[in-house]
Amino acid sequence: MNICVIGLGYIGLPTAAMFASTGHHVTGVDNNPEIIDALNKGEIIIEEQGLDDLVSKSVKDGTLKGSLKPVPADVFVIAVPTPITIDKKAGMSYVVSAAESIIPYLRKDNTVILESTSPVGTVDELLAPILEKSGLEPGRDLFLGHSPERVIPGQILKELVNNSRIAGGINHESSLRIAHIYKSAFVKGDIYLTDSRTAELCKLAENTFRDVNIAFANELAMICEKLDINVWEAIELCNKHPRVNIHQPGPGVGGHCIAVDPWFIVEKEPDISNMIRLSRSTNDSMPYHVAAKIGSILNDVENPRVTLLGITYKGDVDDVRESPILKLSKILMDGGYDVVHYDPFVNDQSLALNDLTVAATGSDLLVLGAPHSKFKTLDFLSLGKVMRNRNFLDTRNLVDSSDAISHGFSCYLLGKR
Ligand code: SAJ
Repeated sequence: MNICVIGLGYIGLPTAAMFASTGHHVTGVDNNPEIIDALNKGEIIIEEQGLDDLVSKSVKDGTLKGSLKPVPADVFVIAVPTPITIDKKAGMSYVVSAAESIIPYLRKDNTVILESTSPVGTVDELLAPILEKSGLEPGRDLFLGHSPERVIPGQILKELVNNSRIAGGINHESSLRIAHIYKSAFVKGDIYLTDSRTAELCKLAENTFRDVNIAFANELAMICEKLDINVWEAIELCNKHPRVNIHQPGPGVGGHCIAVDPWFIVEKEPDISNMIRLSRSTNDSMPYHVAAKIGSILNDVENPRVTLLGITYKGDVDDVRESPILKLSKILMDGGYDVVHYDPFVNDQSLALNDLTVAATGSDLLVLGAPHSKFKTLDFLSLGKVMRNRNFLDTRNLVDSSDAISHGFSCYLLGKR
């Protein structure tokens, strides 16, 4: 098949490369010339395990190339961003332009798949009318639907292959075609057929489930601090129950999916999305809760300096989008704290230092933010020597504090008094 993938971000590029690696002829389209230039040299400008090798091999084999404009194809995959607007609505302009851009290239029997996470109704109410302008009728001349990815950043290639998937067409023939396209290429997981609206809702509901569950864990953490209980121990014990799976508390929820997608449900049914909205606001409040905890730890310190360890939205990734630690940093700076960032995954010196000793020098408190695995073995002896006051706050229950305590640190944990 000739496949044209529109949007070469965290999902589009790995998906394009996976199709190409199975022998399909793939054109990756993006309006960012930097991405296209890099791709045509077999290079990538994002970090994802194994992606650089897969892309360079596919480009060398001639199955993957980049282009600023779409080309005629059998299958069009739209994987452009759907960012959240200031009033918490889905920004659909990239989806609209992507759909409009393929109109001149559409031919009878083409399949168009929307991968971008979108509000319910996007395929049948927004996309189908745009594609109809080609003179072809979606459902009869064109096959159309939504097949959202479920991959976790850091494991994208593995999960693209192994995760199950939903194929939601505007009619049954569309669902069948979409399922066949993925199954005959690289997907080893099961593919479930449904309609496009159910597929859209499922994608949003999966991430909302996680957001609501994390909000519950965060609420428990705040309750446990008052009741003098260690929330981490309590959750671990609750999860011994065969039907209980409470998620982990933390300094808030970041990333471009879980902190965003629930709003796409709220947008459609604001009057009855009460729990979803409340969970979003609980998770959004966590950086303020951590800031208050920091305030009580450094109550007596003049001109306090705080070092934030790990500023990405989660552990072992380089992605800072919607990071709750950056939100915490801003709250602290607005409150007059001197704040220093350290992150071994972030290469941009204007965002974070990559020398831990420099970052800790003169500090009054180390705050573990993103739970990068390498933070499990912090050298508290050396850190203690360069700090002004030895305080350590773990917002993720990542570090065994006994070592820090033995080197004179006062240790604090989110979710424990
Ligand atoms: N987090 C917690 N407590 C937890 C789990 C996560 O505070 O128990 C926080 C993380 O620290 C992070 C945020 O939530 O700030 C989101 O991280 P994540 O690892 O839960 O999810 P993402 O955003 O990296 O990827 C999610 C995944 N969705 C689900 O697990 C339901 C992924 O499978 C989706 O494909 C992805 O969103 C997406 O693209 O929608």
